[in-house]
Amino acid sequence: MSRVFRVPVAPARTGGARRTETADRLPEVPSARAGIVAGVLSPHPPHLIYAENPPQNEPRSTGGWEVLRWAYERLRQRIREVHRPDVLIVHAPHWITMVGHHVNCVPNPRGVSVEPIFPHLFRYSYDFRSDVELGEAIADEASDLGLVTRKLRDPRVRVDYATIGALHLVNPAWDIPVVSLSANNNPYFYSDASLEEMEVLGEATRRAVERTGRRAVLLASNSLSHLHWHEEPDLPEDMEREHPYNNHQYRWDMKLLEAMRRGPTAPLRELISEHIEATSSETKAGSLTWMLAAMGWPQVPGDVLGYGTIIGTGNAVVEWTPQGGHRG
Ligand code: 2X7
Ligand code: FE2
Repeated sequence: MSRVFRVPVAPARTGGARRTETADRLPEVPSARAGIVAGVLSPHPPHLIYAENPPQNEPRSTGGWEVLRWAYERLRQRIREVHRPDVLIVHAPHWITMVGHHVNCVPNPRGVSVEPIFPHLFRYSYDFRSDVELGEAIADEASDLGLVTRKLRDPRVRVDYATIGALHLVNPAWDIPVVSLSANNNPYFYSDASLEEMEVLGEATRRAVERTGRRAVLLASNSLSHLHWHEEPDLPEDMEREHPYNNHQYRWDMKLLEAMRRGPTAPLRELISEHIEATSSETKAGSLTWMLAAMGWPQVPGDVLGYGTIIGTGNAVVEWTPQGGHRG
């Protein structure tokens, strides 16, 4: 594999103070309440926002996919009342970068995000604040650990629908600053590519969060099983037509979710790869592995708030609280 795409990565180390350019600039840590307080598998299919009819999205719907939307509703309550993060950090598979991992360091991205395959469902006006200091710290840490990294500074950036989708569903008020990370697309091109780099990006994220003293919630913007229909009903939200692509896809999603519910997360490392192989899972883009690695593959079980299919793909909202957080 070309070095342009991948430089040898330093082994991910846990803990331990390191002095880097970033460390010289930023205060050494934080209050006991800082750190990664939750990680959420937060899928982004445009149908969910379409079904919610928020003012930012142009198309109108009659609803649909309620169980998943109710799962997000419960999550939003936890974000507001329990987690109270300073920042949401999102890794999304549809901000595709061919070379390296990019971090959006534009202070105030504004524009319209359009889903290229479902523009009739998603034309969303966004206007949000980035946590530039943390974004830069993540990029610096990642680079320091050997990843090819870039800080995106172009204010004309058109933010992809997987980033916007997860962020809206988790925090439709958009009153929490954001760091958004791209998906380096190697896994789709190189059969021997692994999720190893995402472990390193996770480690870099954790170090940056701790160094900057932020209280962060991480969002892995991934669907699960990813085979989908090629035809849409006349009414896109016609729930009579919504069901798993096939039983094989569904069973594999359940196998993964059961393991998440059981905990701990360490066995998921292997199982995520098997699930990708079996179902063409969107987790191949690495968001889920990044998030679990950033939390140090926590011992705690995941809380599956809801599961449902969207044009046949599997989608689940799952929350992990590595600091022991809350349940219920
Ligand atoms: O991006 C998506 C997706 N992940 C799943 C289903 C439908 C549309 O878009
Ligand atoms: Fe997607």
